[in-house]
Amino acid sequence: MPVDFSGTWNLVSNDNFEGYMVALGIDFATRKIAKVLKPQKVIKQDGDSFHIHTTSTFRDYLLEFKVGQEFEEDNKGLDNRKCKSLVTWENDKLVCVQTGEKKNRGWTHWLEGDDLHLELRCENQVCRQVFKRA
Ligand code: VL7
Repeated sequence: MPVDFSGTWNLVSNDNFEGYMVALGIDFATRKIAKVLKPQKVIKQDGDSFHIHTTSTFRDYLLEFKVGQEFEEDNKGLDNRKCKSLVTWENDKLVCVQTGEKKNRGWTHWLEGDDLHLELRCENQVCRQVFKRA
């Protein structure tokens, strides 16, 4: 059975989100608001088709993709840069490479015990987030 990320997940830890946002060029005032948020992720997975909705009291972000199919991502409401994104499986990890203006940009999702992990990468910064089922 392939891994299933489906569910509603609440953020419980967020290591170096500040460094990640600085690397993305997010302004000070926005970072100040963003870093105290406790976003929720609603993930709907049907095989290799994903719908990941990240919601918060400040901004929401919806991402829909199929594993192995490159797509245009506009990062609207985040850093607003466009990039080409490709998500692939690396064993049971979901790995996204976001090709664009920012070097080394991407993220990885995996499950560990009852937790959902997300590593966000941009340039030389790594943010590590952990979510628990709501
Ligand atoms: C999405 C935030 C910082 C701007 C607002 C912060 C609002 C809630 O891409 C992400 O997740 C992937 C994998 O699950 C699916 O898209 C992370 C949050 C990154 C970057 C930019 C700060 C302003 C946070 C939407």
